[in-house]
Amino acid sequence: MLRPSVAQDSGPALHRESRRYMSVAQRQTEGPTIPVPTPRVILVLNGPNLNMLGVRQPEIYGRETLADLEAACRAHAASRGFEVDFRQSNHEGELIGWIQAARSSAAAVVINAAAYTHTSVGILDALSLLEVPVIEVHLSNIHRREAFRHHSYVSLAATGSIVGLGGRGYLLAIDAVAGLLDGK
Ligand code: DHK
Repeated sequence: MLRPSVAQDSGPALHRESRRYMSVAQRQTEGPTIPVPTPRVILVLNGPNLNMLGVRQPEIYGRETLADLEAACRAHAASRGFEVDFRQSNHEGELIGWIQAARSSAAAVVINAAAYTHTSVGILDALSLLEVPVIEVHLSNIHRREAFRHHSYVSLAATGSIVGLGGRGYLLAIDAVAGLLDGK
């Protein structure tokens, strides 16, 4: 539940979201409050073939495995006061289901939709349902690659995008989430 003063705020949607997920300490400075469930979970979604990281074209995608990325995300998110729900699927519908569920379970979504980035209106539509920050990540710089990778449906629903920085991009996405939600 939101404090009425927050719900009636007419500021930009992004700012309303950052207040919705503000820390307990921040809320307490505003006086007595109704307890607000504050999900501190960042859903990190990975699309098709990212389960093959480490062996898949390492000159493009690097030598880190998906498990390495997950461990790095967990540690980095913990240092920012967040938990990570880290998932990968080769199936569009499964990714869409997870995005829909994030409406009630996640404070933000970080997504590397991999090949579905360039093809999936379904993933775009699901992301468009979200009212929380969405950060798009790609390990490679999709704009320096084949023309068919230059267009991203995910970008149309993303708060921001990070490309070309390898696994570090995921950690920067977590920093972006912390900045958007906690003002850090
Ligand atoms: C990963 C993929 O699997 C590709 O299909 C995308 C993206 C790029 C990445 O760089 O992380 O085109």
